[in-house]
Amino acid sequence: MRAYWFDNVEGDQRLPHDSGRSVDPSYLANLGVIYRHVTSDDEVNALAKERSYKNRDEITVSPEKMGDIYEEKVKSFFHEHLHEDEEIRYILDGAGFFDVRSEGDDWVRIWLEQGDLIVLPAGIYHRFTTDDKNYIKAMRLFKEEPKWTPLNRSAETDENHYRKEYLTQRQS
Ligand code: KMT
Ligand code: NI
Repeated sequence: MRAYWFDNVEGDQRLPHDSGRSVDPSYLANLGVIYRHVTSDDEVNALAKERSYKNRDEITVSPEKMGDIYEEKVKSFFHEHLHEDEEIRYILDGAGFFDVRSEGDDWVRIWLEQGDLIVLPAGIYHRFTTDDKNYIKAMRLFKEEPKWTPLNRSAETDENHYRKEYLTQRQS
C-alpha cells in the first residue's frame, strides 16, 4: 500500500500520478477509510463477520479475462461515484489504484497490492483504476445486495442522504 496526493496531471489514469507528497493511514482514517494488510482469508472473514457483511464476489480486471470490454470497464470504474453502503475491497493478486476524495475535494491515490484491504465508508466519493500492469484480482464484499450500485457524482448525489450522513460523521 502506498497513499499519496494525486498530481492532477493529464495523462493515462493507469500511470502513478504521484505528486511525491505522501498521505498517512491516520489521514485516511479521518476520511473514514480503513486500511489493513492481511495475511490470511480468516482475517478477512472475521472482519466481514464483525461488520455484518452478507455478500461477496471476486473480480479479475484484465484484458485476458475481459477481452474487448476491458478498456471500457476500466474507464467506467474511473467515473467518480459513491455507494449507499460501506464496502470492502481485498486484493487477491495484482495491484490497482483507489482514489478517494479528501475533505477539500482533492484526490488521495491509494495503491493496493496483494494482501491489502480497504474499507470505504458509505457516501465517500471515489474511483478505481488498474495500474500500468493491467491486472488485478480482488474480492468485493458488500453489506446489502440492493446497494451495490455506483451512483455517479452529480448535483443529485451531493444531496444524497448517505453523502450527507458521511459528511456529518467526518465533523464529529
Ligand atoms: C469499485 O468500487 O470501483 C470497484 O469495485 C472496482 C473494481 S474492484 C478491483
Ligand atoms: Ni465503488
